[in-house]
Amino acid sequence: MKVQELKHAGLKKWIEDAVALMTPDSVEVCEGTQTEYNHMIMVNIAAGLATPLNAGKLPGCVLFRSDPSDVARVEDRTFISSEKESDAGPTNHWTAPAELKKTMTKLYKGSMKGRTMYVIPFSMGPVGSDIAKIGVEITDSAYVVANMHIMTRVGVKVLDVLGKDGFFVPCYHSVGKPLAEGEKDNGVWPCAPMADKYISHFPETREIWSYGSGYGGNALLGKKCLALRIASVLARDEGWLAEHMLILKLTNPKGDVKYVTGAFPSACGKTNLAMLIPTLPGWKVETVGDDIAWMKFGADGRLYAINPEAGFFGVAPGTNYDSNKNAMESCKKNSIFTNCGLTEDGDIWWEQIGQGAAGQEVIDWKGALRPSPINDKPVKGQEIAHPNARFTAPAKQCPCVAPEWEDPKGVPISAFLFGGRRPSTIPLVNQAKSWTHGVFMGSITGSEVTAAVISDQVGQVRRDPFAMLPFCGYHMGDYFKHWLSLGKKAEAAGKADKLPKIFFVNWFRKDADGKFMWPGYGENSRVLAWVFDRCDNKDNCVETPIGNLPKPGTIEAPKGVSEAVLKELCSVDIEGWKKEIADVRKNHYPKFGDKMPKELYDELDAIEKRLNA
Ligand code: OXD
Ligand code: MN
Repeated sequence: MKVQELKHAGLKKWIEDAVALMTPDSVEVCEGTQTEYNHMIMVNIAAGLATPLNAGKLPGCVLFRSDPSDVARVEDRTFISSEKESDAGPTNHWTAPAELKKTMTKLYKGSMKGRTMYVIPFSMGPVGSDIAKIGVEITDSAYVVANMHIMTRVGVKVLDVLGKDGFFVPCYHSVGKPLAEGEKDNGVWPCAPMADKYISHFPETREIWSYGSGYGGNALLGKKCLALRIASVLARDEGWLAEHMLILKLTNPKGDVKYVTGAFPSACGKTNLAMLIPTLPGWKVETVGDDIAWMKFGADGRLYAINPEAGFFGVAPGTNYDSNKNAMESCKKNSIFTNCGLTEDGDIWWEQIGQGAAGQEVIDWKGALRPSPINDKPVKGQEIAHPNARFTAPAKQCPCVAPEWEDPKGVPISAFLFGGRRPSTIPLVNQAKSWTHGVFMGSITGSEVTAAVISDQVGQVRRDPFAMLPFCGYHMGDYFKHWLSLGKKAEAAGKADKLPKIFFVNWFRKDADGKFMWPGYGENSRVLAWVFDRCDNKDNCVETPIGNLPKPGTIEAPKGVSEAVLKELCSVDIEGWKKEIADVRKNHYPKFGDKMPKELYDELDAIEKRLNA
């Protein structure tokens, strides 16, 4: 479609201004068809950027290798550019909007020379849903267009909802590698040097400007940039929640259903939990979303959640038929792989995929020929797939996707889970005593650093409140206040009992020998079942100073877990908790200065008092 055919005058003018600045050779407005997707893949193959995979094994799939400097989200180059620095808060990078726009305008000048500018109208959330939002991304990357086709809803149907003057979030994206006359990419992933990469958000004007990276959340601007950083600001202003949470549907053996969301920092198995296969007989888990939840209050006072995305952008290494069969099945066709290994027979391979690679040699993520590994164990620094290698797969291909995953009304949420990797102190599951106590739990979420990761931080907790640290588009202290205000509003309306119940879970406790005490994966269904019953106020808990813990006998020990271990997992470590409270008081809450809500300090005092009683 041509720009001239667009009906939205504001959109047309915004594109024309971008064309004048970035001077692409041509402009295409994406219509969202399968033919268009196929064309994007062909464009990438022709440029030497994509390799078609074995059509017998992985029909409709391709592999990309990025530049070694462009392999992950770049938090150091991510900016929340609010008018006032104090609105971005201490956990975000900030530059004044006028200054940042001046710097980036210079970079954007002529940045699309020799390339096509693609205009992608996209909907985050089912097209036309009250909870959905529209964005328009302009990009010079056909890789981005193909990924956006999978991760969002793209094209004419979105323009129809936008109409002549609808609201959209304008998103600029350029890889920052203009082509000289006759120059081609020739198999070299286009991007700009690190110092020129910018992932910028302007919360007041609801704009996103991204430059210099073609990878993941830096470039697929619907995901972290719109659906979390900008949406968190919209949610604060409009009274809803945009969260880094999975959404799952839980059905008990009687056929009763509840929907649960969960916030976990990176590397805590969010996608695995969203697609879990229960070991508990008669229980069923289905997936509504694996990364982001947008939640709005219905007239009945309940919170309704949608998954704003349409696909999974999952970490490949570690994914296998034991850890996540449903994810493996989701990316068996029509998927894009990035930075995975390539086997002789045109198959993909990654560390911990379940077996060694077929054939004599594989091509690693940097394009080098390597002997095929005989097993799937990672060798640090010698990985065949990059540790952040990804698959982009349509959610509708997931065997356990819930039939209602695209319901525009959303699904009513009964429980929020918060969790992290906590080798000590934090019990298997703990229900908050109140909404405010639950917000306290969310605010202290963190993951303990293990020797395998960063040796000088072993044993320390890296706090990642609500798993939103890299994704909150405003001051975290104000974010905590927003959460507290929703509880107060529900109470004032006499609907506090309609709010989701809040839980903290921990699958990662270790014993004195450093062995995991809980098997995790499908066995986590035992905890989900307990949460389910708690939402119905069943008599399955005991009150403790830190929250409601499982009553003995209400969670059955899985194979390999003794009753004594289960008891330890479900009891209060008084001394450990005293240290936890002291750490929050000394090292965590003071970061947020006078924006830290008093109610959360009150919670801290109250727990401390109960622990000392
Ligand atoms: C993601 C992340 O890629 O949280 O989802 O980093
Ligand atoms: Mn995420």
